[in-house]
Amino acid sequence: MAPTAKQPIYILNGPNLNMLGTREPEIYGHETLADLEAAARTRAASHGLELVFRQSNHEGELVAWIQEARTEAVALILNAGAYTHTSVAILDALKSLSIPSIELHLSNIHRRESFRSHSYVSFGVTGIIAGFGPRGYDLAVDAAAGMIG
Ligand code: CA2
Repeated sequence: MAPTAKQPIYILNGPNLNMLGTREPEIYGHETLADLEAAARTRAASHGLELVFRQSNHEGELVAWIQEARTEAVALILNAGAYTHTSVAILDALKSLSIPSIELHLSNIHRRESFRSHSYVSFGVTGIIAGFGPRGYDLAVDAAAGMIG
């Protein structure tokens, strides 16, 4: 029998995260999203894992990718950006997952404007990582690897 291809961890990034590294470095750091992707891939490889790494500025596209992760991924890491605070659609998609899922934020959303303290995403995930800057992506990969290993 042919060996089954190993399923990846999905890392999905929401609106404006494609702009990382261009402004507000005091909040989000100096690294670009491509830098975070490269580091996360290296980290995943150290666990023998593959990554699918994507970014979208569109809520529906993120919903479609979360639905895809249901059958295609071993774990989901989601930085939903500002949709974290607004999107019931993303929450509903997360609730359909049976794989481990991690809400990820570069900043500590509880130390910022009060509207950022509320997260719809938190209701639908296994765990949360926030406030560690770019290193949060590595921490999330380690946490995901721990949960599937
Ligand atoms: O801290 C995070 O990772 C956030 O998910 C980032 C979102 C924000 O709306 C959330 O409250 C917390 C915003 C990402 C926008 O990032 C930019 C970075 C540099 C330049 C422009 C946008």
